[in-house]
Amino acid sequence: MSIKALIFDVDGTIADTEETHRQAFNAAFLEHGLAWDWSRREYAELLRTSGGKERLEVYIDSLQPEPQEKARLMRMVQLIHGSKTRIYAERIAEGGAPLRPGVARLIGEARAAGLRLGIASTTTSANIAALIGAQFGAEAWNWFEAMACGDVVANKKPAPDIYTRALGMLRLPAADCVAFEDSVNGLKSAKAAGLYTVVTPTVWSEGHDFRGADLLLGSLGDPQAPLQGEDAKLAGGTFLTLARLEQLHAAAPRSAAA
Ligand code: XBP
Ligand code: MG
Repeated sequence: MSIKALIFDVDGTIADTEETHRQAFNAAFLEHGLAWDWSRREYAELLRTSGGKERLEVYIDSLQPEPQEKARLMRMVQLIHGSKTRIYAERIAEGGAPLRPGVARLIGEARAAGLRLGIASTTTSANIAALIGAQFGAEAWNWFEAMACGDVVANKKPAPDIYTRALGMLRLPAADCVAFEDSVNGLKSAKAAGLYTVVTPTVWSEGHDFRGADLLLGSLGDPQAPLQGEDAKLAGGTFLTLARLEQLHAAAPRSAAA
């Protein structure tokens, strides 16, 4: 097989988690006595910034507070984000975000075929552990040889750093791997790292510009959640199989960064 490893983004790709993130942010604001409440529309806009801490800073800037008040709020970012992460992980551990269609199946196919697995995510390892543990079982953490996430890199998506880090951990060239993403920041990051990239948007990212994606599908599909129309044509059936992905990857032009 030309594919040696699959590298998954987490939020929006493995599971549609952003609504749980949004609610956890709002719960954290209450805990810290802040009269902020991010609506879905507002959060969709804020998601253009990768990273929860960075998103909070952008939001505080947008409030244009007095310098002293701004400094006070900026000093609270770590604290607020810590509370958000605790609340989020608790809700996810209770099954707050089910896997997207096809994720468990394709990961199973990849493991059965001896492919290696990696993660390249902006969120923290605690959040990823909560999700993987709740949806696959605690031992599944070890399925992912490369766990590149959170603040391990200076530049977050759309910079390529987190994917470059995952490739380094796998000791594989980009040409031997496939990335899975849900957002334009993620797509840009994976492409800048030279990766063949499959994009499955969510309600939070469906308006993003996904030109440059190697494969764009509504989801990976499953027998109980079959792809239809153009998606089924691209996937070569009602769900994307590893064999079909191998075919598409092998036929794809190699990017300069690969
Ligand atoms: C998406 C993000 C994250 C989450 C919130 O991550 O940008 O910031 O929205 O998680 P991914 P944190 O790369 O997995 O799609 O608050 O932990 O950053
Ligand atoms: Mg994502």
